[in-house]
Amino acid sequence: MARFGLFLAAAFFVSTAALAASWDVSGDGVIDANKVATLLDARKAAFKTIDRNGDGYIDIRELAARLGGRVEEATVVLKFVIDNNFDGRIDPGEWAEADEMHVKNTIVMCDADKDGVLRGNEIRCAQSQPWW
Ligand SMILES: [Ca+2]
Ligand SMILES: [Ca+2]
Ligand SMILES: [Ca+2]
Repeated sequence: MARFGLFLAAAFFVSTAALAASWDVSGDGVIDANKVATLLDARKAAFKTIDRNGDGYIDIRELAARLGGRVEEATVVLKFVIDNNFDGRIDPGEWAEADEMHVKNTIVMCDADKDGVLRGNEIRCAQSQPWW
């Protein structure tokens, strides 16, 4: 819960259109549990792309590059949202865990009718949540 609070405090950073669009991976306007699983798999695969030097970690520079060069935003996200063991870099486990938490929190926040599936405005709500 403390991490969630920090996440909200850090909500000034901006999601890119590409990241936002990734919520609805098949574009059919419905986000259910299967879609979420596919999305999380895609995010896991993206780790290797973001890890530009291939050392198995995403460091602050690599995360900043992902966020369009916004080093301050990347620092907040890395320190307060993702880097659980405080070693200053992101391993694949931390990356996956932070994504799962982001998706879980976003669905809680945006699933207005609480049916466990996002549609229409609920998807727009999810896409408006900043993601790294
Ligand atoms: Ca790296
Ligand atoms: Ca770490
Ligand atoms: Ca719903």
